[in-house]
Amino acid sequence: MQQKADIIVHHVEVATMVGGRYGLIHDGAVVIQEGAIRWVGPTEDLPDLRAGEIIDGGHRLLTPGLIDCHTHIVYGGNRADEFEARLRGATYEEIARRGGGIMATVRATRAATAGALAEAARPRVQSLLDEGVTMLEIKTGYGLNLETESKMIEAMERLSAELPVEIVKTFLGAHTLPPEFQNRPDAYVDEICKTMLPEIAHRVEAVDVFCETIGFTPAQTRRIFNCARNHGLAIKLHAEQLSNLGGAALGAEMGALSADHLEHLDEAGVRAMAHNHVVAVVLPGALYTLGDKNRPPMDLLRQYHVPIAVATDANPGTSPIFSLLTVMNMACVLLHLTPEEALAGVTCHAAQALNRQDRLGTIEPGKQADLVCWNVSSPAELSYYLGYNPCHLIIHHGKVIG
Ligand code: DI6
Ligand code: FE
Repeated sequence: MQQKADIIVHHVEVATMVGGRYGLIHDGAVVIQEGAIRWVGPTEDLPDLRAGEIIDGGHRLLTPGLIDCHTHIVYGGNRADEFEARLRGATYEEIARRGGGIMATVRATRAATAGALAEAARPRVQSLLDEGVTMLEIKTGYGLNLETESKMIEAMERLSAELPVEIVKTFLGAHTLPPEFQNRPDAYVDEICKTMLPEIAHRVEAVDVFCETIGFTPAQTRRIFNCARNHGLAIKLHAEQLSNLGGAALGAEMGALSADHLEHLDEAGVRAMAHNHVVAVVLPGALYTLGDKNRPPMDLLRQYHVPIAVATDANPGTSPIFSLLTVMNMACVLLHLTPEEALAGVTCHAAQALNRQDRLGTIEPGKQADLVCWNVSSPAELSYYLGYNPCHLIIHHGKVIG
């Protein structure tokens, strides 16, 4: 180690999250140099170093920076009218059939400029960042044509340039069938594979598909994934949300990073995910918002040691939620995750869902210095509150940002 550190944080309770567990270091310290974690251990064993800045954590909890690994946070308009309609008894599917739902957001997104989309998303993203999110994934999917999907990516690029957060961009052209291709789903899949993906591939990292009865069939999903892989992109999918089409097993077979939602996942799907190291991303905000009584098979996921990530699914229809802490609470209350599992779900397992496990998600030497210091004294306290932000200090890439 060089003789001078940039930052030393000491007298903190360190939740390392190595191996998916708290791994608490009592009265710990972290040495940060050139954006990376160089040393972690008990404060009393801290190497004798000069440091640019020494932060006394006052025995607060220190965790990895939080990662929101599944969002649709860039979009035009909002759907408060549908919220009211559902309160009066309409269902999500009925609203979609009337031309609302995802298509309502597609119309508003097509009508907006890239600048307006970024402007509208900024406070929503900021609300995540205020709670210690240092990395997030954002999906396209409200354009459904090359022009608007590209515009959504431009909005994400703007946010990425302006805000202290790493953004993973995912192409979700296969979110729903656009009206231009009504009754011609295979022609739209052609459009995705032959026109949209070749133009967009260099600007995104991953491709997602809504594999569902009201989305795309497993055969169509497979075609899109083959095309994504030919462009060197990672794959992930919305699977088993409303029905069981075997999407998770298909994703597993094709090397998907994650399968997300999973309310209707069966044991064969769980086994396939475990065998191929696919992360299960659970999205309790969508269950909460829609009052869905179905639940992902949490016990089977645990039994087969499938890593479980937790994300907001932030979107204007099924999860208008811009608080990852709230969603951690929902994961505990609605899905019975332990607070330890919820924290792993937004750190190490979320990193794995975005293929960042080598660089992010735990506090150990060599990892990027993305850290959050919390005004709480135990990790469980993080998932316990609702509507209260105990974030004390955020370090992103070795710099104190808030
Ligand atoms: N599943 C979801 O929860 C979101 N998309 C998807 O495929 C919902 C998107 C929306 O209603 O706007
Ligand atoms: Fe989603």
